[in-house]
Amino acid sequence: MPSTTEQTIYLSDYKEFSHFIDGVELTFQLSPTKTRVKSKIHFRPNPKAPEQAFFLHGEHLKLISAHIDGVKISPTLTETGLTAEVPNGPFIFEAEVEISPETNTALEGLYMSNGMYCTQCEAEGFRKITYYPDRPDVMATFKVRVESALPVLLSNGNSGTSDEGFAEWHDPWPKPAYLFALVAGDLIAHTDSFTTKSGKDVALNIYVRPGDEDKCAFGMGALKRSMRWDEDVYGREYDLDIFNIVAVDDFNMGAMENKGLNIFNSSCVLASPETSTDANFERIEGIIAHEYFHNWTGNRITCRDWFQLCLKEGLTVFRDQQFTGDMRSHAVKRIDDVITLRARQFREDNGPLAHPVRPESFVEINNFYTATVYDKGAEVIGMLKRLVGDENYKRALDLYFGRHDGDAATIDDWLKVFEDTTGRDLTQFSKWYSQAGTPRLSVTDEFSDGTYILHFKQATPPTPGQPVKDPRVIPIAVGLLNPNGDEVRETCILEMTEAEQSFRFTGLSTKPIPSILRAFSAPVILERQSSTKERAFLLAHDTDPFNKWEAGRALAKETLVAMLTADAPVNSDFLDALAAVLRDENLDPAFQALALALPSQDDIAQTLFDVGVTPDPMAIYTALETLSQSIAQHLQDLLPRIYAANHVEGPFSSEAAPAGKRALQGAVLGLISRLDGGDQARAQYTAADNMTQQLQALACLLRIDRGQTELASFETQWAQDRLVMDKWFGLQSGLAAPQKAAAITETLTKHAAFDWKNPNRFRAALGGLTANTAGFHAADGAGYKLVADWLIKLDAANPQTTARMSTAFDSWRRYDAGRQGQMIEQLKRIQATPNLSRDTHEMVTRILGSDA
Ligand code: 0A1
Ligand code: ZN
Repeated sequence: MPSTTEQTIYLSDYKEFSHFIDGVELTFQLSPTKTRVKSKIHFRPNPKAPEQAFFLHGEHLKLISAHIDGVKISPTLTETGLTAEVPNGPFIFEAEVEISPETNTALEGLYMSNGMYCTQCEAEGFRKITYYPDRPDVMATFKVRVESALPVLLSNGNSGTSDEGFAEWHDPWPKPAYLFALVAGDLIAHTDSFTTKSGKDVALNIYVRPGDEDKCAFGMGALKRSMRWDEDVYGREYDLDIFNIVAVDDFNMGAMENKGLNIFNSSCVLASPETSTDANFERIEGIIAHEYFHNWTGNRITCRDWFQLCLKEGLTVFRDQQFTGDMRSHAVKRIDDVITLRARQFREDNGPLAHPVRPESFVEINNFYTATVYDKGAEVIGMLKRLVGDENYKRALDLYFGRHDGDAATIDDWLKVFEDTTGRDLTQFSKWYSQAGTPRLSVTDEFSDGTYILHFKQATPPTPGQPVKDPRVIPIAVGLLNPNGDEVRETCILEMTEAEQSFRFTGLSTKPIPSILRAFSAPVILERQSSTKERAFLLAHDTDPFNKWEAGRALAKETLVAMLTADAPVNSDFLDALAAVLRDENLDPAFQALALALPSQDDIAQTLFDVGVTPDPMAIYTALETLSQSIAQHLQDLLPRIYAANHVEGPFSSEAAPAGKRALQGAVLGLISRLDGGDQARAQYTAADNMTQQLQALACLLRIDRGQTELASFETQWAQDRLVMDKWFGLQSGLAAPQKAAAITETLTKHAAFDWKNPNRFRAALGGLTANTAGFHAADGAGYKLVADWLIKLDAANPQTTARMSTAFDSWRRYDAGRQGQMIEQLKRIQATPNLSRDTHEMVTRILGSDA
């Protein structure tokens, strides 16, 4: 059993807190193991709250003293907090506590990273800093005084008085405790400024450790683009005099939107051409935007309770996706997002961890920062926008910001805004928030007398706790092409609301070829029998870029499934279709690169499982290798020309166009390497002046089991760069040949630079292995065992990262009895670990389910 008693929290149990807070004053006297935190909180009774004892959260705190209205009190202390007798009217609560940031390896609350103090309070970390009603619906203004000899002392809001040894900050915007932040360290600022639409000057800083200052310029540009975009597209201005970003090396997640003081995992903000890939640049821009956009969607309007997490996360992901589309390419961004959605969210939705976008219960809220809440949450907003139209979406958002500014709101509030704007009843639509599982949408068609009919059926498989599902509202974007490739019906949205429903198109002269679920208009699995010819036709002619790509993806999957289940040879129509894509000079190279990429091993495993076939990870690996080899041979005459034509000259730019060319060049290099034994890749490795090309070349070599010399020289070159060395670790465990993957990873964990307490490094090495599907699932069970050993070790230090990484085992039901047995054995071993954290215990218990 876990150390803390497990208690399940239910949405239906929500009740308001007993008091409002009229202001909070905090003083921090920083010291590595004896930080003193003094708090002064102005409470006032909440007349609407139900009867309850006065309770403040608090964990791992040493209470030095507590006072109410200046009178010393002796509150009752438990493992989770404090209760006290309080006056009937308003009162001032004061406490002094002692905490130890240096020994806080969980990276939650106030902790230290490389001599710097920093905080992470979402979701429930503030209670590890002081006694407080640590819940998002209790909002207050904060005044913070930080005392320390360190040169940079930061907190939320605008800066107040400061001098040697202290700094004061005042945040005028009421906020929940999870948005509190404090940073203290020997940091260097990369400084800039931004003038808002209404003419207000905002000071901008990115704070980094000395040595990283040359990696801030891109992030700063991204921040300014985000600020301008939110003004232009959503009419949202920034609301403080200063916006600070701080980079820290030890961080459990990507970044955190603390009011006016965003804290970033250094991997999500530091960038330079020599050390960051094109993918890194795009991700950094997206995350900076995401955290900045939270200022309105999350901070000004926050969540009433953690069941409403998708209110801020779904919307903010949706906004960052729109932003990246605007900055780069909407088509490419949509394809990338769907690849991620399928890999992470569909996997979650089809396994033991499936839960609704708005869950109804949890044991540990940190376990619900999931692909479902974030990415499906964003998809649900995309569907809503499609259903009401762009104009109504804009009006609804204006109403949302106007009506709920300063509120801790709910999903019901969010939907009501759309109902009030459009007069629509969203009762059925709201099932997207309450029902888990990915709907299967099957479709058949018929044509006669100029009328074309599409018949749809929807069904959602059972998920844990939800055996039966109601039909959902599904916006299905459809366009029709005629056999010569012309579009005869432009995209329209079919609004499916029934379990079975048909839609007709009249006045057609020939039977059209349908393009269904354009732009991936709903997060469903589309099931449609179709011919290779028709798929190849759509890959060549569809005007919708997503479905054009999707046609190629379907071809690839069909080929692989036939190879795996019927011993079929590689489908030559697929190879010809790929050649046509590569030859088409009108296509965006980034799109061509995506078309060349094959589905992942995990995707094929899930696909086989869905059609009732037990996946064999090694056979999937081999089929993908065979297919890649066939593609390389089939395209061999084209490859050198495409490689050369996409060479980017001149100084490095991270913009979409050159990045797209490099992506295509890299995809082509992967194929060339299968033909020339790695010569071209070695040449690219030597000539590369940027990380994208250097890493591409190294990856190509590792994939063909070469590249040992380059691995060694890479290590020598980059030994001093933490983020680049994470790539070095991840590449080796991630791309190792299946039989060797566990052993190679184990060797990596013995490397002097394997700092297992650093989440980035741990994720690079062990996460690389879990992402290496055939390696992780090697039949001897060595991958399972190694990962479980390390999860058990990490859990004692960092429950959050352990719990997240335990999801590697969530696919156990897909596999054969032997693998199932081995995975269950490891899960049970983790579960039985003495003092296992509540986080990890909840995860492995859910993964095992009731029948394991
Ligand atoms: N709100 C942040 C993500 C985040 C969540 C939890 C964390 O610690 C448990 C840290 C960051 C975001 O959406 O970016
Ligand atoms: Zn977020």
